[in-house]
Amino acid sequence: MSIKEFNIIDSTLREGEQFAKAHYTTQQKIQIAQALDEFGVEYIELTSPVASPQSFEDCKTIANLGLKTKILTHTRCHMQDARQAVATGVVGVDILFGTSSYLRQFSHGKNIDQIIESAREVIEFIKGSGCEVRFSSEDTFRSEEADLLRVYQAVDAMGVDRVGLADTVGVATPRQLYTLVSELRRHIKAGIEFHGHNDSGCAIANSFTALEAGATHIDTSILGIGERNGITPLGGFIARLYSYNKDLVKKYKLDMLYDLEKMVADVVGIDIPFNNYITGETSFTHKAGMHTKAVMLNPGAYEIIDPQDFGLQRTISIAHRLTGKNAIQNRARELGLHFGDSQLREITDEIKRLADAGPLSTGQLDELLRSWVVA
Ligand code: HCA
Ligand code: CU
Repeated sequence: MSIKEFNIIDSTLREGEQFAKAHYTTQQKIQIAQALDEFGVEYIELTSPVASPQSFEDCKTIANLGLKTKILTHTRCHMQDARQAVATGVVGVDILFGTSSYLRQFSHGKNIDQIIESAREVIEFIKGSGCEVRFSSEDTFRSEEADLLRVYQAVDAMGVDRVGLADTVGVATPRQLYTLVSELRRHIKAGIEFHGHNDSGCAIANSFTALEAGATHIDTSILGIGERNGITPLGGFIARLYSYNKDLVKKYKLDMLYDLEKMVADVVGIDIPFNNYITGETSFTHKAGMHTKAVMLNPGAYEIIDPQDFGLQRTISIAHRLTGKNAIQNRARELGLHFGDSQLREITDEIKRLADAGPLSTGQLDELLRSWVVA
């Protein structure tokens, strides 16, 4: 199935608050929510109002900011939680129930019929209050498929807006996603949401495959922050979609991505990783001579993403021993210096010899190039 429409539910303010280093002030939550709204994500998910008194107040504050993006909160499948959630003024409530044998045995102790009955009361209450409701099955990928189908079909018949698949422990593979989402698509009218943890590095691939199989909503967080090593990162997911079909992500303000990530990185006290999708320090740096030669002629030779679409620039790294003649010539021209082919070869060889001891600075390179003119 080709991907046409999808929605991002950004959970930096819910899953992201479960990141080991996160503790947001009210002001920081507002700042993050406003930036996500401007970036254009369709939904923002907030920490449960039951978590703490301030969480309740913050949920109310953000739900009432008048943002374009729809504000959701996330609670257990309990009437008490649902009442608090609805009282905050959010557009929708994401509820969660564990269907895996682990959670049924060691957490809530309910069987599938009991899960369906508890869900009915909560879903009817939330819908009756005029809110959207999503029912998600925690630890979906370690649950029995027959149990999942029964629960999802039951809540679909109750009129939920979305059913949620949660890869809570990051165990699922893209193929499993494809199979389960395709199967559900055949049986369920509601939207299908995927929430994927990244413990084994498949969060982006799983989210993408879920969309290919007919999912409608994907959970992300900025820089992927969340429990343990987190979930599908917003930027990485955008990179995946852009590389598949640029048009899919033109609805977002892509040139805000770096600032969005920098803001959250600063708030939680981390750096943007050097190898981060799109915004990493080296994401658009080309080094080896063969690469730089082609990139200078046509960046598409070694780039699937155009940095300019994200307000960023590429870097051609020149002053090292893997450099090539064309990169050196390019730098010389930038300095207004012109060399013949054999001279360029000699200069390049000299740079490579010198750089065997370690990369040169741009200043050293420029000085060396100039010295060849007077020589
Ligand atoms: C949690 C669990 C959750 C929920 C996901 C969902 C998970 O920390 O509360 O509601 O779809 O990964 O299972 O984040
Ligand atoms: Cu999670």
